Amino acid sequence: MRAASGVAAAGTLGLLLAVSAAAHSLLLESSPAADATLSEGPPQISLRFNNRIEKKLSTIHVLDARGAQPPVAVLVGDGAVDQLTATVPTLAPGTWRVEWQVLSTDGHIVSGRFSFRVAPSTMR
Ligand SMILES: [Cu+2]
Repeated sequence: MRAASGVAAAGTLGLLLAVSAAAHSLLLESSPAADATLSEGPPQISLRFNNRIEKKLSTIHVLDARGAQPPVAVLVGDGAVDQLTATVPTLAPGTWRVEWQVLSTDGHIVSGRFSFRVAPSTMR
């Protein structure tokens, strides 16, 4: 009896995992794009996912080469439901790393990171 219910539970769990994998959020594109070089700091950082995300429970951080973080404000009410946008202060020339974390509608937390470079034309 005990073994039988264990098998049933494992079967249900497998089904749940298969269903939730379908709704997992994936990053489709970003602005700035990963590894982009910009002539000046972007006013906003925008991420687009393959489905709706819980914006209130999603974050974007920006770090410079030493790990310092300028204040970033995630715009929860703005834009499409699959898009997360944050305003950033003017970023100095250099390499910046974006670290993001979103809550998928299936309850899974998904995170990732990418970098871009700010380099005025006189510095190239
Ligand atoms: Cu998921």
